[in-house]
Amino acid sequence: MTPTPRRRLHRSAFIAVGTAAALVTACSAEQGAAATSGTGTVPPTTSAAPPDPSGGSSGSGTPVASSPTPTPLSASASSSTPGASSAATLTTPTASSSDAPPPGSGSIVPVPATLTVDTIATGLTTPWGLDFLPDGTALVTERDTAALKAIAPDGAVSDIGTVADVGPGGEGGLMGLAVSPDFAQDSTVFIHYTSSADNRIAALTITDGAIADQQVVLDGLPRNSTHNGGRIAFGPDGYLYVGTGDAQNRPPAQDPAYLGGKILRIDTNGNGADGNPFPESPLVYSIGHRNVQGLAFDEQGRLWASEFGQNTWDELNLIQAGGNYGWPIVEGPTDDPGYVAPQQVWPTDEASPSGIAILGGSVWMTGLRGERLWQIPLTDTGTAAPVAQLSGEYGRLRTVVVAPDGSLWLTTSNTDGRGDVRDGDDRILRIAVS
Ligand SMILES: [Ca+2]
Repeated sequence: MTPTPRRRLHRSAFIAVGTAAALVTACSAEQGAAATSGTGTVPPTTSAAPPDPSGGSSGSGTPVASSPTPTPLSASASSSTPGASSAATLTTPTASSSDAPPPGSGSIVPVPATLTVDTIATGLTTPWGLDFLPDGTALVTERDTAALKAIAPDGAVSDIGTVADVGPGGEGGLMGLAVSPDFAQDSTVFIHYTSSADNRIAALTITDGAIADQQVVLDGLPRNSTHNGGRIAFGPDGYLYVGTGDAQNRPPAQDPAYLGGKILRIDTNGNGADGNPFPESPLVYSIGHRNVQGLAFDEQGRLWASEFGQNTWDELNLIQAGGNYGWPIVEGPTDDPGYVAPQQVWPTDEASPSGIAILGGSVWMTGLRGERLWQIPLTDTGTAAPVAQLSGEYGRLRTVVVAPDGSLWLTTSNTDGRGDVRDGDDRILRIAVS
């Protein structure tokens, strides 16, 4: 049985797609075969953006609930190999040190850090969203199958259910996942998915290890075969942040009224958060993005976001409320005061970034086309020179999150139609960072 989505009726603007969007030429996006250029050069970027004044300052940003009353899932059907072996210690020799560690960080890891990698789970298909329940169980979405699965701490994979209303295609499908900060009370997780008409945010109620209810909280986000965004994350302020893509419709990425090419900040009912910067478009938090698939908060409560470039520059941005990040007027570095310059940029064949996480005083950013994990040291004013980790070791990398035990969990994305599928793909890796 599949629950029936119940659409809310207060939506602002439903954006029709699939017409003019086809005029835009195809572009780099998530595409690309294995990169071969190694770490390459990373051009420095210009001014650091000021911290987001409304981002709060209390939490670590990782939406891992810490309730004392865990709600274990009953693992019903084990469907995948739990293999937990093949440890490898990998370091990147291109050392580059951070000059100034960020204030307030307890344990700063070296640059490059030493990564000890274990395989947690194998045999997944296009894993995309990943987050943890209070009891330590991980939930993962599969983009192309619309499946929601649970992964026990020992790696055992079980099925939670199939999300209704998903229309996979191209880069779209079942994507981002964020566990409610109040999961112990509300048993709710939020998802970002592509339907046949648009991109949507929905709330799933998980009961007895299965999807018991599905309710759309926000629809009308533009969709296309590429540039669907897809990442969602709870901020320390309790609001849900949503990365959207321009859906191949570039000019309105500059228009707050168009919900593509934006970072949104909403409550769990799909309403704009209090204090959002565009009164006429109350869901929108920042504009001028191309395709945002990485969102993470640092220990100061600052929001960081990764963004796919067109043909030249991928970006890591420090997000400020109301900021204009330039697309499609500017791609990559800029000194135009009308736009917020990226903190770091990469050639698209060295990154094509999806997820980001923050651990040990560094931002960790996955590369799809780049097939590596970038470690980007945080400083008190911005970032220091990134170093590449795991280059070519596991193929395309989609998502990275901080696990409850302080490790990183990383998903591969070799089954997404653009990678070389290896035995055991796709997999979830556990990475101890030291
Ligand atoms: Ca930009």
